[in-house]
Amino acid sequence: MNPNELRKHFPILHQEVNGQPLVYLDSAATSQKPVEVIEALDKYYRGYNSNVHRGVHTLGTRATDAYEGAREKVRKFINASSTEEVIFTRGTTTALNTVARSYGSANLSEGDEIVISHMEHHSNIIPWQQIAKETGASLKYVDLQEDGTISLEAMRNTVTPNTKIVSIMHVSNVLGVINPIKEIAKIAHENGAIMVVDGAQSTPHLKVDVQDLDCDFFAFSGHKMVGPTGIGVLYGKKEHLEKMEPIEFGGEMIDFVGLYESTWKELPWKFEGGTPIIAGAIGLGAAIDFLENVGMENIEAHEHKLAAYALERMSTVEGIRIFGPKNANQRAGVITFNIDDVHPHDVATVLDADGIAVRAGHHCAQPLMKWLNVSATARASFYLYNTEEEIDKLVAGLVKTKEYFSNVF
Ligand code: 7TS
Repeated sequence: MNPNELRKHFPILHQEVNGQPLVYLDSAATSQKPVEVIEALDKYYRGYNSNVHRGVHTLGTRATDAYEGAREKVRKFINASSTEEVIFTRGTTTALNTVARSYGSANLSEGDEIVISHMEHHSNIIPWQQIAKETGASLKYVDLQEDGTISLEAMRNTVTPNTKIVSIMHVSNVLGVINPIKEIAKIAHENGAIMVVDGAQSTPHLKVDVQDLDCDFFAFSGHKMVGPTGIGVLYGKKEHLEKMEPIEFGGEMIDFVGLYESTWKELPWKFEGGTPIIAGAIGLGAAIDFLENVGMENIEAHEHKLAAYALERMSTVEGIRIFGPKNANQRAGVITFNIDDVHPHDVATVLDADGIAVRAGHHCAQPLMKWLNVSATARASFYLYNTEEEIDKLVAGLVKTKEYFSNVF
């Protein structure tokens, strides 16, 4: 895999920002899009824009075929056993809310426990807080080890026979750690709980196999995996989805509507109320084709290499504190850091002046910030189009930042 060749597919990368070539190191927030995805959207809107699953006209049939074709691409990409288990949503947030609201409200009551971790994104915290309040269930946090990883021992000590739901992120958007989901799912199942996985940061970067992980639900977003915004996926085991009630009611999702009672379509459509995200799904299908052409194994290996290089180079910057494990094999391409006596927003602002885009803030993980005892951090995140030269530029930018603020104060 040659990132310099791949970059040619991403028009946005070929521009200057503040007079410098753009160095985009914020793919954990959202990834850039290749021409193949942009063209798939363009082709749909120019050539066969039409609603799906309605009427019999030719454009409608083409749109339906493309939309359902994208569902099959997703199924294959994550190795779900059937397209009935693949629900299109607006993103990871909507997917996790759907599980909490639908599965949670039907299966939780007082005395039951939901187990999550201190490293979760707000999207995998707040839906559980809300459903815990409504059902009387309690929310428990598995503690992290000193380097920010989750130990299976801590997991075993936290999950009990009262636990009904375990919901953990596959890859952390802050620490970059890859959690042992398969082993955690085993602990959940041994205790009679289901395993929910926030796959927002893993699906773009490593090969996901939902059957191998043996998770009950798995959520991810298209926009972090070279696809468009506004589309995501909820995978769920059919045995659960079949018993669950939709959370949105209206057009598209019904079978029969009477004056006082209605019935729902079969899976997966009962969870897709209203006109679905047609262009988004088609764009996601094109994104999956693109990623598969590059090869998920190649993307993963490239990111491990970049992470190892970045960890080594960045740790030479005086006064830097890098969060999470030091071993690059334990992490994906996300490096979160702070520089002594410099606010992360200042770090990001100085880097931006040199065309380098990193994120600063709490990264939608305030409980993790509290655990790390910081109010905010800076974060560089890498993807298939990033190069070692860009990491060199980041490191030069960090040295400059440090020097600039040492002179000011
Ligand atoms: N879960 C994780 C682990 C995430 O990183 C994100 C987004 C979400 C859930 C929510 O995804 P959405 O597509 O529904 O918004 N994370 C980030 C981030 O780290 N910076 O900006 C968005």
